[in-house]
Amino acid sequence: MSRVSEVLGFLRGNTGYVSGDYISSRLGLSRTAVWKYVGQLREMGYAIDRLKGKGYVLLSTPDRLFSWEVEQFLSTNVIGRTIEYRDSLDSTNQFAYRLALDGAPEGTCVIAETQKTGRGRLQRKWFSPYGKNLYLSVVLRPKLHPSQVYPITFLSSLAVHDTLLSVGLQPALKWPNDVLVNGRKICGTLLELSTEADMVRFVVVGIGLNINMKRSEMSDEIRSKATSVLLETKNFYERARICGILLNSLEQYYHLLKKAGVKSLCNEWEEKANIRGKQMEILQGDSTFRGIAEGIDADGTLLLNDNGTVRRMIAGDVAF
Ligand code: BT5
Repeated sequence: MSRVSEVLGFLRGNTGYVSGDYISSRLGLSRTAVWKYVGQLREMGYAIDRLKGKGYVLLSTPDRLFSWEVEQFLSTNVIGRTIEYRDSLDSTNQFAYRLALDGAPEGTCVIAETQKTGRGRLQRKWFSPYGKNLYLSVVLRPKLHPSQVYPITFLSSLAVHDTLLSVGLQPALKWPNDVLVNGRKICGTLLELSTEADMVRFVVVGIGLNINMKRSEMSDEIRSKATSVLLETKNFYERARICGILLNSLEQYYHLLKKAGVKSLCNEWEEKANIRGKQMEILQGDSTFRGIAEGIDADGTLLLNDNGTVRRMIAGDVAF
């Protein structure tokens, strides 16, 4: 824990004024150091009042995803135990990938307030306005063969699904990587992996979840097809809280994966997505495949029955 967050902890734990002397003696810091850290917190957007003879009081907290803000809501052992927070990044996935190559431990999370070149699948862009949503990447090091990694996308969608349920929404899962609310996309996952011989070295799970973005703040490209928690609930949400709930849920599903294997994740996703027997149209580049969904195979492929011929769809987009 950083010294800044320790000072903040004292202010948070008290509704009234806390004396600088008390904080400095408890933390073994000089009063000047406490004053310096309070100044830093103010610069970060914390409203802190100072009254001569009484000390400091915290009046309000900014809606920022500083590691200590997210950590308040975490009950995990692995995921989010290391959080790398940045104001702005090209892409949290790209940053997390570099950290993972340098040996970042499993569970390391990269969070940014905005992404300059947030990315989706197939060179698509992920619209990432400042301070509105969640742009998050998690490093996992599962002991899997590369061919078994795909269902980790489901792990992410399932965790987002449960997080959205917890704020009273009714999310829908759309193959392979989307979460929708009322037919509009609220979340996407981008999986990137590094392999070594026939083992996975690491996976970066990138999650973009729209939280407080208004329609007027969306790019033209996504305005008619995207949504956010704010738009669906008419309430602003503390993003750090949602991030914490999401990471807790991710850990639970990761635990399921480790304990019961990838097939269990596929089953869970298939059940929640409720796709069996549904007529589907899958777009893959210039090709369109139609058929009845028979379910999800053990490796995450979608089985599409086209008049008796079962096709294994490993990638693509479901047409609306
Ligand atoms: C995805 O790709 O849905 C994966 C998105 C992953 C984004 C996260 S953010 C944190 C991490 N760091 C990154 O750089 N990426 C990950 P795909 O299925 O290809 O969908 C991309 C399409 O979604 C775009 O072409 C748009 O149509 C739409 N889109 C873009 N931004 C959106 C947004 N904020 N909300 C809803 N839809 C969006």
